Amino acid sequence: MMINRRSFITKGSLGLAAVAVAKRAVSIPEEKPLPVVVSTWNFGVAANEAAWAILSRGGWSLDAVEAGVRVPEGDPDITSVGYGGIPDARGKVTLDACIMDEKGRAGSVACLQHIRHPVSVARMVMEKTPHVMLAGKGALKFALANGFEKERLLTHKQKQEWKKWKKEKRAFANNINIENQHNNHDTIGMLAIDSQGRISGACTTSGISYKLPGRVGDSPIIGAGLFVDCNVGGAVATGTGELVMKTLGSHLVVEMMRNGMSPDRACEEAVKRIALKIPDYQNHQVGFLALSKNGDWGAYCIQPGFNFAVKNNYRADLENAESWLKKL
Ligand code: SD4
Repeated sequence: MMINRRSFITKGSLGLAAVAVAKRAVSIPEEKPLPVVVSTWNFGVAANEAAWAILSRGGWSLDAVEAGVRVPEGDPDITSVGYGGIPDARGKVTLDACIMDEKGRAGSVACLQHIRHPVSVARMVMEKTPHVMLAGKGALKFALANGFEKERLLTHKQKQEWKKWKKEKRAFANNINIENQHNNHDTIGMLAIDSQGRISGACTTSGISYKLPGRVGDSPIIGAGLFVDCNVGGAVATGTGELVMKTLGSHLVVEMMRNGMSPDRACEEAVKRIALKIPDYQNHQVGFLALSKNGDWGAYCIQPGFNFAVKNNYRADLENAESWLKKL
């Protein structure tokens, strides 16, 4: 079901207030806001289901977000994440991912080749090393030493597309909301709170199509593509990473929530910051998605067309985010 944000504000705590009043009158059970999982774009629906399988059994949000984002990572038809991702300008698939939990622990990998599930390597960096981020060959070596299998991530289809791109010498095209077409390039960012109130997040992508070799986006940068603070909530970003990195967007959203803003207002403020600071922002899409520690969620984006998936005990929806610019 597709829902517009503003027509749907009785979620989270507002929804609870409404149900609490109704409960006195007709004695219906009180809505429990937790657990809850939210994730970016329409492929978030299937990812949320995988996360929900863990959350609904009382499992840990960290396990849930890892399992959730592994779904698009493993799907060759999703050409913006993991296996089957669109390669860089040399035809190499290089992946960025990160993960963060309720204790503030974080792990990330950047420009990682040959590993289908970079989010799981990021988790291992977090759990097994004193570091936060491993990049390039070092990240691959670490993954292989820890039991990950080396794979060819470039599918036949994407190889053909890349050859076509090379032949045509097409300039880098910044396609906005390209996930709505087949040739998508968007990131999955996921945030979850489990039944014990533990909040975790994950973010994973193959980055911008045909990017310069070595390019790393916002997605593996803690504070840019993802940030979680258990006292406040979490935020994830999608879209042109360069804009998110220049404003440290996800951290900004969480700090706005710390100062009392709702998740959607905080996301709007982060988009506004981009609009104020980055002269050509109109040529890009950036979307933020946030979840407060109480289980309220919200999103906002530059261009119309950013959607996100929500799953809790009562709904499994795809919602449209409000946008700063009103027309594409
Ligand atoms: C990046 N933010 O690498 C990611 C990719 C993305 O829409 O989400 N593109 O910049």
